[in-house]
Amino acid sequence: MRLKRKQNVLIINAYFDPWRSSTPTRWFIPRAMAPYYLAGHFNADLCNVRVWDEVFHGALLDTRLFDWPDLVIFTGLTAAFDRAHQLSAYFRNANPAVVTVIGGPIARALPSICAESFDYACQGDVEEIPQVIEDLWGSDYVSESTAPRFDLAVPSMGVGYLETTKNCNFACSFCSLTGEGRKFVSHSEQSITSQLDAMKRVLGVMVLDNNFYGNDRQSFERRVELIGERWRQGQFRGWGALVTGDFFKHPENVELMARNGCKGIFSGVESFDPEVLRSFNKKQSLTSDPRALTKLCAENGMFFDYGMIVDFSQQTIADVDSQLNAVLEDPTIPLPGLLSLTIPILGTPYFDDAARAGRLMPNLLLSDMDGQKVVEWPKEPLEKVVPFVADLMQFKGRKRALARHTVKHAWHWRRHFDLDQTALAMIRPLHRFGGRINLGNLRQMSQSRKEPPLTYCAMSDGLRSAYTPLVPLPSQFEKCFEPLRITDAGGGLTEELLKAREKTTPVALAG
Ligand code: B12
Ligand code: SF4
Repeated sequence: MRLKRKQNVLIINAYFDPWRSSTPTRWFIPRAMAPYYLAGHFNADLCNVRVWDEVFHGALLDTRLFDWPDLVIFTGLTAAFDRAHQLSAYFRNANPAVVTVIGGPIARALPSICAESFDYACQGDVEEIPQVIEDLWGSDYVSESTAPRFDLAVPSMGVGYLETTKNCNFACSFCSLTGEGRKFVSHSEQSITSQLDAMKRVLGVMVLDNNFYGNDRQSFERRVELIGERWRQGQFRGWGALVTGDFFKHPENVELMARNGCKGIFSGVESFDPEVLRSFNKKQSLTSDPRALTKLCAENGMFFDYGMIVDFSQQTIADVDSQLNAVLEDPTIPLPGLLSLTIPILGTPYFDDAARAGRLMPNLLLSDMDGQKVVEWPKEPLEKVVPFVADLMQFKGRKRALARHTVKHAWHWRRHFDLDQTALAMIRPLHRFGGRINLGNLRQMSQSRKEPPLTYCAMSDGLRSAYTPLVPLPSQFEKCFEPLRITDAGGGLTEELLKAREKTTPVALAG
């Protein structure tokens, strides 16, 4: 029998940091997990698998890695298409035989350009990767087990990740899942069990689901119990999950999760303004009063966390300012764990409305869509909104109030929280809004220093340094460093975007 050659597989989560830092973002929870789920499908006896997550490990600038892989797989958020395209050029230049694969939100939002730029552009879930492996090297290279390779995610900072459902049963206008329109489904009991087995002992578990609650009560209860069983066996000290606003309409849901070891709940409140919520088609959050929800959760020994989206095409500076001040002045409510501007994500109803209404700014790039800069014409003059956004994103002028609020909030709920939760209540807002320390390797730190300053507005931001190749490349790769433009000088959608989004016919794979 001929000995099979071992293949080198590199799985990359491509990422553009909104702060334009090339250094690792280690302490952020949650963490991109698709690379580790993908890795689980390769037979470890025949494949050397490595993961580079540009969020967790920082920008991939190590040129020695470029000729290592036989296969490079890309995943990432929609706005990271350009980054994946750039990286593919480095690998192809270093090893013309390398095979490139892309999947996830990028490939679904930009099917045509992905099919053109990568050897395989997968439209489905990680379960599609075995077909690609089989097509390339045969079924021996596919792993029999599908358990994720959490061992490659070390250091995990004591957090284990679990996915019990996919997609969502709601349809908020700004959400990429609405644009994709894929069905909400639960993982099988066997899949959840094998993920929990692969996780081993951890401090805490974060359930990654977009909506852990979902629309099937029996499935919800079963999933809670499955996790609860492991918690009772002592595999972890507690867990947390993301739920939608409708979950809280039945307080018994909160009690059930608490009885099963849940210590923290995240819900996308998004806005305190009912009109904005209606415009987002986010009716499930209309009754999500953070004060009431924090209290309900705390009384059940759980920490409440939420996200807030500000939309200057509908809101004034005074509206946003007063909502934020109200939170800072009230120690009973936590600060939002996520504060972002609305992003017109490709393919969403929100994007289509913004484009139709002429709200998109001229010369917008896909990589501008990171939620931390103005990309749509605001309701108020740009000269007033942009400086406000700059201060808001850096929490300028609010740092003292932030520190005061953090301490007071933790103190207020101290009797309801254990030590882990109190520590989390203190660290999370300081980590999110208190500023960051940019530490990484020398290349990454020097790359961060090359970045033009952030202006918090797409119309004035310069191009990131990543658009200049790290190494000299033949002219055939020039197009990989051209930013994908969303709008032209008049604010209309570009031809290249419309072409990039055209649907493709799926390539028939073996198996
Ligand atoms: C971890 C996470 C992050 C991390 C890392 C994200 C990353 N990839 O770099 C951080 C914290 C950085 C992050 C940031 C943001 N995130 Co986020 N995040 C998540 C979260 C909670 C989990 C992702 C995950 O690991 N899931 C588990 C893995 C297994 O599944 P998956 O990645 O969804 O991939 C599935 C498929 O797409 C497919 N797949 C993916 N890749 C590949 C590759 C191949 C080859 C194949 C075959 C299949 C495949 O298979 C998987 C299922 O089996 C999701 C919500 C969720 N539950 O998915 C949101 C989510 C991905 N984030 C989202 C958003 C909106 C954001 C922000 C824009 C929020 C904001 N307003 O600030 C920011 C980004 C800011 C910026 N810089 O641009 C959106 C999607 C946005 C998009 N399409 O671009 C999601 C879906 C949440 C939501 N419902 O709105 N996020
Ligand atoms: S509830 Fe969350 S995941 Fe579901 S559609 Fe709305 S924003 Fe997306």
